Amino acid sequence: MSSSEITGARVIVTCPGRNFVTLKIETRGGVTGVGDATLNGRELAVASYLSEHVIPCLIGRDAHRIEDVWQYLYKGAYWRRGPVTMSAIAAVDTALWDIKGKIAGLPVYQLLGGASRDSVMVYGHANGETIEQTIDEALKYKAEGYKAIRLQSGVPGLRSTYGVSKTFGYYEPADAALPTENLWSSEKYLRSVPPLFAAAREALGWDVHLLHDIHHRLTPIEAGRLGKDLEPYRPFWLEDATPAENQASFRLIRQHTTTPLAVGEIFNTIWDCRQLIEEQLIDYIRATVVHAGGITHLRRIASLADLYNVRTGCHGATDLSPVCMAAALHFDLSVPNFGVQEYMRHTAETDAVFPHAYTFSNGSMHPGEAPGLGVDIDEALAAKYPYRPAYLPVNRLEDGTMHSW
Ligand code: CS2
Ligand code: MG
Repeated sequence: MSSSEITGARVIVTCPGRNFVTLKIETRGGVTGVGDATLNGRELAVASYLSEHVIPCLIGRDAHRIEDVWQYLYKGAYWRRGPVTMSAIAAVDTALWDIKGKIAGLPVYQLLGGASRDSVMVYGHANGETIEQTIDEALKYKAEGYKAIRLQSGVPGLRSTYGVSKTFGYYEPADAALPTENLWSSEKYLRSVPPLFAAAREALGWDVHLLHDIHHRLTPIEAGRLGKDLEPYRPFWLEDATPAENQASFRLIRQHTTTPLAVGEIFNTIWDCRQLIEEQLIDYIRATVVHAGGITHLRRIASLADLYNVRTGCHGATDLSPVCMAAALHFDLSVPNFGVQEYMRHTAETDAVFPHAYTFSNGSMHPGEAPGLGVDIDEALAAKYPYRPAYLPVNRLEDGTMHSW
C-alpha cells in the first residue's frame, strides 16, 4: 500500500480554558494531519461519532482521496446533515487537506488555487456593560490596527446580556456546567442599539467597519426596523437577525432595510443557505470549516454564494479551535468572494496547546507558509487539561417564556 494510506486516527479532547475536540489522522508514511471537531456544549457527541463510527471506516483508505472520502462519509451514513455528523466529517476533511499539503510541501491555500489577496481582514469583539465601556474597548481595537470591530453592549434594564463579557480581550460564552439563564426583552434591546452606533461613529469615525450580532433574537419585522434605524451609521453587517430555519423569513427583513445581513454560523450544509443565497436575501454567509463539513463543503457553499454576490464571513469565536482558525485562514486567503473573518482571540493556554503558523498584523491575518495547515496539537500538554462540561446560556423573556436560542 502507498505511504498515504490511513493507518490510524484518534480523537483528543482537551480543555485549556474551554473544551476542544481534535482529530489526528496518521498515514503509513508518517505524515499526520489535524482537524477541529469542536461543537460547543455537545463536544462528546462528536468525539464519540468519530471514534465509534468514522475512524473504523477510515483505516486503509487513501488520505489523498479527499473528495471521495467526503462523499463516502456524507452519503454512506444514510443519515445526512446535522451539526454532529457535519462536524465529524469536517474534522476528517480538514485533517486530509493538512496531510495533502504536508506531502506536497505547500500551504493549503496554494492547493485551493493560491492567494486571492495579500491577507485576510478580521474583526474583533468590542463589548461592555455600557455604551461608554463598549466604545473604550472599540478604541483599543482601533489602536491595535483593527479595520473591523463588532460592537455589543449591555441592555439597560436587563441583568446580563449574551455576547457581553466582563474582561477585555477574552470572552467565553459557554460559562457553566449547566446552562445559566439570561433575561431578554426585545423592546429594551431595540432601544439600546441605535445610541450605541451613534456614539461609535462619533468616537471612531467612518473609516472602520462596525458590526453587530443579534444572536437570532428578533422577529423578522423587528429586525427590519433595527436595520432601518441603523442605516445612518452604515453598519458593515447585522448578524443572525432572526432564527434562520425558515429561510424565507429573511425576505421580510430585506424588504425593509438596506443594512447588509449576515447569517449562518450554525448552518451545517449548503441546504441551510441555498434559498438565502439564491434569492439574495443575505450579503454574508457565516458558515465555517468545522461546522459546515470542512474545507471541501465550505468551498461549495462559497462557490454558490459567489454566483449571487454573497461574500464569506466565517464564524471565528473561541469555540472554534486554532485548527479551525488555521483552516479558515487558508480558505479565506484563497476564496474569490471573501468578505471578512471573525477573530475572537484564544487564551495563551489554548495557543500553547495548538502551536500555529498564522499571524495577526494591523487588522489582518495570514495563515503562514508552513506546509499543510501550519497548526498542530501538543498532545502531552493537551492531556493536562481534562474535559469539563460547559454550556451556552439559555434565554427567557421577562415573564419566564423560553426565548429563541
Ligand atoms: C457568536 C458566538 O461569534 C459569534 O458570532 O455568535 O459567540 C457564538 O454564540 C458561539 O460561537 C456559540 O458557540
Ligand atoms: Mg454570531
